[in-house]
Amino acid sequence: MLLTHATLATMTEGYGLIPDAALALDGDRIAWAGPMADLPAGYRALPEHDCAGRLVTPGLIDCHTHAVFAGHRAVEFELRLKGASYEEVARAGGGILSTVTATRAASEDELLAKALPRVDQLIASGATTIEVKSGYGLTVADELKMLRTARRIGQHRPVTVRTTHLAAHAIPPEFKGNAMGYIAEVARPSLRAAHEEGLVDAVDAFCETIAFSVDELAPLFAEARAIGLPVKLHAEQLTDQGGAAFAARHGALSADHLEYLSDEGIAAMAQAGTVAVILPGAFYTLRETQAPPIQALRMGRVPMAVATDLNPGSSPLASLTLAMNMACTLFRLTPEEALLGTTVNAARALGLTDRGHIAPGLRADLCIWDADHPAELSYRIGATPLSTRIFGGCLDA
Ligand code: DI6
Ligand code: FE
Repeated sequence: MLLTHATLATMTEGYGLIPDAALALDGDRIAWAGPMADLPAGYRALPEHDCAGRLVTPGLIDCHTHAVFAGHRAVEFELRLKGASYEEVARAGGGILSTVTATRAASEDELLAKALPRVDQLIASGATTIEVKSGYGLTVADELKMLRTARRIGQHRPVTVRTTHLAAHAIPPEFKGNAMGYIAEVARPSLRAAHEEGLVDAVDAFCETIAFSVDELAPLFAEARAIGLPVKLHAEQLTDQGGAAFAARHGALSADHLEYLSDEGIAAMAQAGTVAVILPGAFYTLRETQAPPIQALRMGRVPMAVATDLNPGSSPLASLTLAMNMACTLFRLTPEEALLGTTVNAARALGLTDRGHIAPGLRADLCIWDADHPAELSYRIGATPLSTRIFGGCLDA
């Protein structure tokens, strides 16, 4: 296929804009990209798709979601509006644990049926790659069920799914007060079993006063290292637990949330090349008032990604473009940083080197937008100007 007359944002250096561009695709790969005038003769006979000046970007990447779960938390939303805090709801057995109860009761088929419409919304906002975490099962069998469901999404929809083991998300009632026991008897064994079944691409955990401390997580990260899986961490979302520095010491792909990130955490992330994943949907939903230290991350040259954190509690958000808008308005990212955050830096946060920008040899995952400037993607509130996607060289029907 040959895309012609595109306004191309290659995302190679900043936007990397090429005004009247052509893009030749060969199977699921990009063969050539550049100005129309320079198109090599050999590509001119390919079947043509005229973009008529529309913006073409890399397919968007949502590098942090909890898209597989059962039930919803609208009642908890209402409780919070009546004055309860997120932590109070969690301590009272609501919060993550109420989703755990619903998810344990659901079959794999039921979980898949509930996840697909959420994934469809992400796809409608331009996603071609999504990460999906476990973490609402909290038994070996239920964590495996979630990861199998996540893998199956990719067989039902034109999207690449990267799966993350997040058994260390909360301490279930049967291990109350025994975080170490839970790590030893559920988190580590489920990780090993998931790895043996080929179900897991990375290991995540929730480092927080209402979840796990860095000391409790150390054996889990050691297990991840032993089986050769990369780690990442929900760090410094509600309080500073030194999670980002701990993750960076383990060579983490990313540290995520980061509202309470310290200067030491930033320095450690910069040194390790750990991506800062910014999640404005959770900040917005929880009415957090402390923004992540964006300017210090910039100064420290820590790459920033933007993701939805799609989950039933703290971020019922299924639009990457709305996440980009929120990152700009709430955290003062520039629209260019926001788009780098859902392309180049999101790929890096997932350890993927074959996507995230536009260059020969990379996957032909692209979005064609009814827009003529990339800032439009972040500028609109809740409206996604997606015209069509190309996934692995195939135009969406
Ligand atoms: N932080 C979050 O924002 C999500 N998980 C986490 O560790 C929230 C998950 C939930 O409330 O269900
Ligand atoms: Fe999360």
